[in-house]
Amino acid sequence: MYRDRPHPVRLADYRPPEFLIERVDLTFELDEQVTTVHALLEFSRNPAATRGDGSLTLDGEQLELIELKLAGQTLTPAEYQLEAEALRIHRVPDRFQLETQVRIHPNRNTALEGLYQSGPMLCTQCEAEGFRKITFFLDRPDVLSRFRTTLIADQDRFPVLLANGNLVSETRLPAGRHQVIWDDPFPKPCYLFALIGGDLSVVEDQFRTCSGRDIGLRIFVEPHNLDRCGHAMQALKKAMRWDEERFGREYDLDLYMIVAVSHFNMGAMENKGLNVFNDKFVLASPDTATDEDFQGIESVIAHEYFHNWTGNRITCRDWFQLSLKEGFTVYRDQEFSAEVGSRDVQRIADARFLRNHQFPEDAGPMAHPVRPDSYIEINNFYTPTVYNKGAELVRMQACLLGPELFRRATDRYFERHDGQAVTTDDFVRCIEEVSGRDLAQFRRWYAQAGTPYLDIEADHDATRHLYRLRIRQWTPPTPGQPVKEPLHLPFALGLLDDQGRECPVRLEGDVQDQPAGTRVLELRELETEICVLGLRTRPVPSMLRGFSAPVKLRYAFTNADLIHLMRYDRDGFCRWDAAQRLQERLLLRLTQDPTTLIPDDVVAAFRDALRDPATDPALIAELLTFPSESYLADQLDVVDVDGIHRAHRQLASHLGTHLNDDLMAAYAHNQDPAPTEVTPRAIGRRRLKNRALALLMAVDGAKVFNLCQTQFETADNMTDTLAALRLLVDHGGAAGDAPLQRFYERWSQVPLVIDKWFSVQASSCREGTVERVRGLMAHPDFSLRNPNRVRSLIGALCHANSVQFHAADGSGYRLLSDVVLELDPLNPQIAARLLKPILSWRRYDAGRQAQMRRELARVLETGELSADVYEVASKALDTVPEQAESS
Ligand code: B3K
Ligand code: ZN
Repeated sequence: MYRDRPHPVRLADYRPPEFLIERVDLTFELDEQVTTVHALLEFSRNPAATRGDGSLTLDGEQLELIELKLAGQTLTPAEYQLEAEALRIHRVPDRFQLETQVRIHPNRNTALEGLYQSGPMLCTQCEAEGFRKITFFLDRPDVLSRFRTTLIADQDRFPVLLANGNLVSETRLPAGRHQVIWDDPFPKPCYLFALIGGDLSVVEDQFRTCSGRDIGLRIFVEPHNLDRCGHAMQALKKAMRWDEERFGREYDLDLYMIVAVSHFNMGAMENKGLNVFNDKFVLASPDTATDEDFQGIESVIAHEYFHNWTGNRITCRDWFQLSLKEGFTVYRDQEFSAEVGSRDVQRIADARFLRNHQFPEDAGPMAHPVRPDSYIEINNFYTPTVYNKGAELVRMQACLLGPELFRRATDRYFERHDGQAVTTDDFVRCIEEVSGRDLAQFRRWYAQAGTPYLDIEADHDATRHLYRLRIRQWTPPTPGQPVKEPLHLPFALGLLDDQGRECPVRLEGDVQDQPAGTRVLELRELETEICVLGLRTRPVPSMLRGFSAPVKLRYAFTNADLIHLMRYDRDGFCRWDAAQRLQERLLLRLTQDPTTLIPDDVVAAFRDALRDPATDPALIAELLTFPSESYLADQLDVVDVDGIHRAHRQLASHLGTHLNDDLMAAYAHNQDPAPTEVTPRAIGRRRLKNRALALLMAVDGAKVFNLCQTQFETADNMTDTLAALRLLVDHGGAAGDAPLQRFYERWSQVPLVIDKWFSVQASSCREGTVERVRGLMAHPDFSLRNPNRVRSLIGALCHANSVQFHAADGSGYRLLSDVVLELDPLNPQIAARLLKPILSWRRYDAGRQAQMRRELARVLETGELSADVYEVASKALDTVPEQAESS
């Protein structure tokens, strides 16, 4: 907790560590109330660092020091200094052994960082800086050590004791205790350390690697969850095979373990050989998990597995380089999902996520580059920018090189940097060397925050058969970066003729004939002119195919252009983008003026999409899904919360009315013959069916209402049950109350389903939701100590329910700040994350602005805020002077 203003850490101040720790030998005597940690550390001076004053400073927080020995000699109080967050030893030799013993209290650890208790088990979370809450250490990612871990605990309460690496021995001890020793042969930074103690059941399987080694795969869960691990295990095996084939990466240890815990701040953690997971991303059966949950599990399991190479074998030099591992690993998991599912649908999901979450971050007070240059609390920088924009930077480089060269570049990266802690620059250098390209300008993407705009104009010269595109790029200023430089980006272009056929993109100076289809051009200048030859008629441009760069493209498409692209474009992203643009245009007009006419040809285009037998149902569902209310809000100078919501309903009800027969047909046709199957095809059909139902439900009518109720009552998979429940609840009143009650009774023993019960209510647009959420906070099943619960109730209201959260009376803001103030002393990471939706208060009308500011100020005035909450709240109110200097 901070009392004085916390100081920012700056990239420019990076220095190599003065000491390295070659070996770490840890012994834990585990107990929920008091755990003792004994550490034996082998230090040596780092030859690559400049010599300091001969002292050593270790990180350590909330540790009770009970023993401190250097080279076997207990240090006297005069020889060291213990501070709140550090242990300073005044004089140390060049090589020495340090021995410490500390006490910690897992049951009091509500921040879920370090060693903590989750239900009956003990577990750890060390990234980014949690290891310092376990023992005194050089808690930084560029100190790589070999770890040996001895765990001692009561045999009955903690029969399973796990740590990183290979099992060395298991021994029974007197007094009902036992001891288990683990050894990890791979040097690693301490943020990858993990241990687990608990009474867990295990699902076992095997994987034979490409070189013929057999790897034991184990998923540990609480005994009653044993039958819900099958999907996670399949996903793990798929990911292991895929990484061998696509990136040539083989697994290295003999054992790969995953443990599911129910109290976890994020999705999962890639600790070496011992991944710890939020149980939401492990446990699934068709009756309890939605399709989205199944897909989430597959991609998070893959993501953590891929970290074994991108993160663990090669790690980050410092936390400013976080995107080195996160951006690359997200790219890898996106590619995996694209290849095991549908590439188009995956790319649309990537683009939607970026537009809904990363673009607003880039336009708000917390905007930061993919490689930030300063932070107050690193936990605030596990962001869509570092993760998802970071993945886009990797993707753009892959696009510039093409698949073969890119594979050679990643091979070189893995070979050169294995076992090292490196920077994003080291990654780009491998790409440059292999391709012979100069990526100096491209590197700006890592350092420059903000989403670039591409403003495009086109004209066609019918006599000279010339088509000209003029592209101007610019990036709005962000905090600390008033002036932006032009970026280097791939611009994938296709041109469609009036029959919807692809034209060749033939440019002046081409020596070879161009085939019809996509051509990847490169933009570098502020203004670029592209002159395409040989076009008799004016084509319709299909731009940024595959979302080739994370930018905002502005071009005066006509409705007819967009309908043409929606109908004919072969590029799934551009087809979807055309549908989004049509909807966005209509929705924004309806927001301003509810009497706006909805053109028949637009409705007809959606009808055609619904009827198209050649299109994947999942893609049709995407075409019929409107841009979110929060995305539309971002397009307005002053957000009109209620107008946008009304427009959404109006367009849904218009389509529901005018496409009634086709929607009914799609609903009936996609009633799944295999309702518990989770193949991409079955998932796509359920998505389309439930989107059709939602549009139909936007029109009042007994027939469809009964359909929805029947679906709720008879569905045997959670996707259909939940889709129907949401609609019934949104409908309001008793229509939703009885199903909610039934749902609760049916699932009261399954916490992950009860999370859904909370979130359906909190994300409902029905009146009085804020009050209802306040009421639910007093429900016996609600607890601020479980992050999944907090996200499912408070997160759902504040992050996924614009119209109710931004209620004009300010009640949503008040609820949020009340929760943040209560949660901050318990779990600062989650508290800081919750604040996100009010950080962009400047974008709202004067009344809401004042209310949001008041709540932010109320939070900030509190005496003992965490650094996490202090950083976001103060940056939102612009009270951090350092920010301006940090460009
Ligand atoms: N590396 C972890 C995230 C740790 C977050 C710490 N606040 C999970 C992941 O990205 O795979
Ligand atoms: Zn990750």
